[in-house]
Amino acid sequence: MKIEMVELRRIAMPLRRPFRTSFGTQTRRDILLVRVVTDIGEGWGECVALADPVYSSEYVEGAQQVLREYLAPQVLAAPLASARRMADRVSAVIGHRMAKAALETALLDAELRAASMSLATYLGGVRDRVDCGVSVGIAPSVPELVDEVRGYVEEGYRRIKLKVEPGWDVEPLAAVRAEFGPDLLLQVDANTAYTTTDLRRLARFDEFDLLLIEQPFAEEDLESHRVLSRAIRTPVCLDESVVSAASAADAIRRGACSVVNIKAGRVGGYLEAARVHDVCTALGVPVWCGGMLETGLGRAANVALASLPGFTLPGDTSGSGRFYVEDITEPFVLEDGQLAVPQGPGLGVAPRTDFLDEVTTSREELTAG
Ligand code: OSB
Ligand code: MG
Repeated sequence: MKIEMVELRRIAMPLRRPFRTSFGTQTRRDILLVRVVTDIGEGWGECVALADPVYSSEYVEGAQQVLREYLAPQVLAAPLASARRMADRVSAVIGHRMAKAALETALLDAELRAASMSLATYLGGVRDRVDCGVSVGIAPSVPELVDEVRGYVEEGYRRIKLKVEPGWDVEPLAAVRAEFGPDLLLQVDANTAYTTTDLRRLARFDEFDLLLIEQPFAEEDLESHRVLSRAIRTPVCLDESVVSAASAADAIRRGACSVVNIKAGRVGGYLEAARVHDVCTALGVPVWCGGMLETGLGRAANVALASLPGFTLPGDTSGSGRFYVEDITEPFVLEDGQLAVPQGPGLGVAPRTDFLDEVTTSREELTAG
């Protein structure tokens, strides 16, 4: 495959409602999209980096710079035998996994479109629909949280994830459990907001029969996650800490987690995400597909990933309407709490050009030389 052009396009998408987590409040999404034009056709990828380096060290402007200055020049310089070879080509660049993932996804989309194969089939998917959960932000008050959760339950979501932080945990959990009863699949995500001085508070989460507690401690702190895993009944799940298949295996072997949230952007792409899935499955650890407020482009790829056999828990694969009034692709709409896995070639979706142009804030075209 000869890559003729790499387009970096930024779009601004208003969020339907503010999304508050322990690391801050998002009110709009500033998203970088990558389009590759090759001799076998074009492909799209979405970069999941947030506007600011508050979830991980990556952020959208930095991702765009690394793509412009380091990654795109490498793939434009000489033909690539396949998208699978991109990782080798750019291996001199340390980190910047979200930037790499976006470019690799665009290359995979182009290659699979040319081969008339869906991403789900290529990755080894075994399901044609996936169970959907929804991530619910920190609300202004407990009654407002309960109302928001009720809306999602009525829409059919099969699992609710509450964002928590010190001061917003036991009380909202108790209220949601009391309101929706013992059958609601419920879990929490702390985005690193706790320390080991909070062990006693975290132990109280056990009374709410949670599916899991996600990333209570810092990204690098596997030891505290191991200590918590031994102290509570609720399974400990890692998100931020898992940046590769090797780090997933390491965390599991150390006893730091018994569940893994897989986000392709965080681990450098869908190929590495499938390897994370493989290693977790081999070690008996269930996985689920995380989300980063993606548009339909990233959502399509996430749903494909979630169709792999080890994804046995509902993911943060919500419908387009969870975050956006209007999506840049045909919207993903829940049917009985599930999303259909795209069956078309590549991602199986493409941006609607008119609306894409409407939300575009900048665009640059990179070519060889
Ligand atoms: O920790 O899973 C997270 C969104 C942005 C950054 C980190 C996280 C999240 C979410 C939202 O929880 C998941 C989604 O896209 O539905
Ligand atoms: Mg998380």
